[in-house]
Amino acid sequence: MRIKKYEANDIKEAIKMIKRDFGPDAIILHSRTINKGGIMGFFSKEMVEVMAGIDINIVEAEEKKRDVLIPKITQIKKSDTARINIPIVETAYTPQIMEKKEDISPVTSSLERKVSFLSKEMEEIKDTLNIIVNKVANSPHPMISPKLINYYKFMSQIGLAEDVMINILQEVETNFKGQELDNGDRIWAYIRQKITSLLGEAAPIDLDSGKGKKIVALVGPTGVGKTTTIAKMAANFSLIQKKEVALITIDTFRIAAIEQLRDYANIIGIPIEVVFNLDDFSAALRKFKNADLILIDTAGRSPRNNEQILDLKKFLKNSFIDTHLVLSATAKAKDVYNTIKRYDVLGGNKVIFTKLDETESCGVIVDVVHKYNKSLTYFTNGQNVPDDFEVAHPSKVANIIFSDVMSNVGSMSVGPS
Ligand SMILES: Nc1nc2c(ncn2[C@@H]2O[C@H](COP(=O)(O)OP(=O)(O)OP(=O)(O)O)[C@@H](O)[C@H]2O)c(=O)[nH]1
Ligand SMILES: [Mg+2]
Repeated sequence: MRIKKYEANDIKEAIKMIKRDFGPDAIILHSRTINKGGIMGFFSKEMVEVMAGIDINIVEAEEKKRDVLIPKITQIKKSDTARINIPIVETAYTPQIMEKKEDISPVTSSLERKVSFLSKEMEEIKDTLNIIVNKVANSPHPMISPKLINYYKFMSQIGLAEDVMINILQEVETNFKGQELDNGDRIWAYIRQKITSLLGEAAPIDLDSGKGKKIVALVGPTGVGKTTTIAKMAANFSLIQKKEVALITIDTFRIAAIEQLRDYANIIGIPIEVVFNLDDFSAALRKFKNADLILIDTAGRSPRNNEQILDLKKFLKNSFIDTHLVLSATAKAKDVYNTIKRYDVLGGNKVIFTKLDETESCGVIVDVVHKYNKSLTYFTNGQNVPDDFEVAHPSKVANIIFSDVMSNVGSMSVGPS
């Protein structure tokens, strides 16, 4: 097999070039659109790259056919052409005769021709391998079309999981054809829509569905923002929605923690109970039996300490307590997944994400909902109480996840880089 790579303005032109070199028996092995020239991806020209080849057996068969024909014509030429008038044959075969004159020089044996074929073939194989190696080296994923590489890169920056990105980009490839693949705005809108749907529906606390009062506990690793978020929730339900809200804290490990929540309770003007054991806890729940909403603050527990987490279960085992796991968007994805697994013993599928303001890669949220089957309730995006707190509507979360991308869409080159 002889293989050669062609670059042309369009496929028609490439086929012409291939036919010229290999004749009508050439086989097209691979074709793709490439961008040539330009500066940093701009002003580049779209071209086609085609890899074509021909079976050497066919070439040799053709050669043999010509070998048979050419001597005859040569013979005719050698004869007195003035007497035998064959102008058509002369015109038709002249170029081949010229070409063949070199080919059939007595020193060029058939063995030499084969060696020359083989070495050409080796060169072509080397070229092909170089192309493949370059493609693999420059492509972040062999399953992604070069046209979509920049989307892949931006999505990786957002922190989306590999399989989620691949699935979405493959869908893009199926749904956007030809020129449509250059429409960055439409493709981003499509990707955003996909992500939004993966985020499911928000599941905030519902005090109006007639199911009576709610008892909600926030649990999670140390420092993720449980106490601050409780204060934000309490202020929103009490001051804005005018509900009866009461606080209980079972985080008695540090005085400062008790003081922190007590300060918030005083500012908002709602009652608070500090409990040290299960009896205190039951008493506090009884005391606040008329409240619309009881919010329970807990001590931060390391996901690596199962015992500490099980300790919380003693308080939160009752099914009427709704447990929300608080996770920081700034945490590493691996740690977030580990936390989810460790906290599974407490039951519940609700998740609050905090500190969305502190990271540009909130993609982990998508995975938590999509792969771990969790429901988002709220997100927080700043330290201000009671502001910086929102119901986790998927479109709002998607806005935050894509805020960076969206501000760059206008200036980004969507072609291969
Ligand atoms: N930037 C930012 N900071 C936040 C957010 N939520 C909380 N914080 C800050 O995170 C720090 C820890 O918040 P806490 O509410 O004390 O966290 P915690 O989970 O109760 O901590 P422990 O009780 O020690 O486990 C504080 O400085 C908060 O102001 C947020 O959404 N964004
Ligand atoms: Mg706390």
